[in-house]
Amino acid sequence: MGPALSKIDREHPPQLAYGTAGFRCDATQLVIAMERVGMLAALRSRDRDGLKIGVMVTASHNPHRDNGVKIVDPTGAMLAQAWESKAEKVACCPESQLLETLASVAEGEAASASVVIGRDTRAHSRALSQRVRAGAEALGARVEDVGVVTTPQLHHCVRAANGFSPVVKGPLYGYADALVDAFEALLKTSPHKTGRPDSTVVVDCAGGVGAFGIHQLRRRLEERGLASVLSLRAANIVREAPLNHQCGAEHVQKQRLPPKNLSRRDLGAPNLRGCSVDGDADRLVYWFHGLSNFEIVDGDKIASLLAVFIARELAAAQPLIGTPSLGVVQTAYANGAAAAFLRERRVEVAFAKTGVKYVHHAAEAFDVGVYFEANGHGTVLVKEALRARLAQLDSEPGTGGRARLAVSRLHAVARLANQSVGDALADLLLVEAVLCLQQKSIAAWGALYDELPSRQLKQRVASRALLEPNATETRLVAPAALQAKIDALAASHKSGRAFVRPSGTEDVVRVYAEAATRRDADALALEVRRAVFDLAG
Ligand code: 16G
Ligand code: ZN
Repeated sequence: MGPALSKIDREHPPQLAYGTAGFRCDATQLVIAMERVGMLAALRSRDRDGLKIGVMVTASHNPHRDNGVKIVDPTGAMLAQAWESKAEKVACCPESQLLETLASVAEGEAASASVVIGRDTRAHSRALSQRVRAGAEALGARVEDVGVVTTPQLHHCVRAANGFSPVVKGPLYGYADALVDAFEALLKTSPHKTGRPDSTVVVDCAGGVGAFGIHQLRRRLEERGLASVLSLRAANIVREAPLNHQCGAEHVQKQRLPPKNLSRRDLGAPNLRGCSVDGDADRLVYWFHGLSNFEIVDGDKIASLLAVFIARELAAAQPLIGTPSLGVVQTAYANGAAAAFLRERRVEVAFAKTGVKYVHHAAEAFDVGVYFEANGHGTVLVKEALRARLAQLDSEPGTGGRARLAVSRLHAVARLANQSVGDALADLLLVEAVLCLQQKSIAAWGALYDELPSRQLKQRVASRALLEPNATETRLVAPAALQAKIDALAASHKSGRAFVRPSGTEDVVRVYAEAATRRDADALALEVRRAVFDLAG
């Protein structure tokens, strides 16, 4: 891959930005960055009194030629924002300035440092993760390599290894066992004691690491006799499909097309429930064949299904736990119909900037915070105090009753949902358990509300930095004339809504439009793109 190690120009490393998902670019550009990230992780570990720091080598849903790396803090959270600029300094400085740059970053005094490294299935990920190891060891860190894992599995390992969540026995700090334990606990609260007629779910693994995770879950479900409730069938497993190519969550959700390689039998079967994960299995979207169309059940609908379920259980548990707050956090990309649906059911809806760290942070404001981006990245956060209360009540001998049942359900949800990051495998079990408890088909779930037709476009401009969005990226603060034009255009279409924002991952301005009809949504998007070109191009 790329130039030989000896040929790399260490005085001029590629200038990379630590974006919403860490460093990410063509894999050949990453050798130096990987070593330096290993070093930075060692320093971060010392700064955190020797607690373990995670490093994940992946470029998620990007094409196979790309790779990337993200750093995970001791609690399993993403790297603290204050350290992102330090990561950039260390990754991009000339080798002759490396020692002083490292010295300017290092403040920690702990004697030991410890780093946990994971990687996805990309052909170059192994070699790149070895560069991370070399960097960490050069600064004296102890390294644990957990091999090929999903991004959420790596977050789990770091969190559990540092004692921030109870460790269950089993590989990867009990990841799969803990999930299936919680799934089983949730199912036990079901009044329906038999299996389901539609227990099979086809999981499109995007040609990536998700397939391993699905295999681990399936084995445990079978061992526990739960296959009649949930039978997982993996498609597009590693080497069956080039990673993320015409398959996986990004392809399905953005192109609104079925994943490739699924047989006609799969796609045409009545009641078939399918879902797609992305290249590092932190995103999940569902799909099925409706009467005539291929239908997608996206992150907005996952959030709606879960939030309505949780709202009902919180209400039922009220005599035992009072009234904890519940909120759903969305980004500007959430379909307008989703927020309307939730508000009609008295679920609070808040908005945050696009990017997982922003929505995650906003969700922490609630006792139970549900967040999902429309692209399928999300989870359910439960505040520690509430989680502890639920655990305590759930461990007391039960007197039965609806409130007690609700406590058991909420406690299982808190155990099942990944508390660090969106997790396709955990979300899949959560969704399946809720569908099973509610005896809901995927078609009924998809029909929770009718989405407004929407369209996304992009436009190159001279400098996208001229566009200054507000905190939720729903409007522009500047240029004011462009925002005024967008307002006028949106008002000229029934249920029209549109916004533009500078992309954080590509050199483009993104345009989003929705309206009452497909024609109006398409027309509005084109008109807004034209306005961007005229007023900011
Ligand atoms: C990154 C974000 C994702 C966001 C996307 C927006 C993480 C882990 N990933 O992939 O949440 O939806 O960027 O991309 O934060 P954009 O700024 O190019 O529209
Ligand atoms: Zn991903």
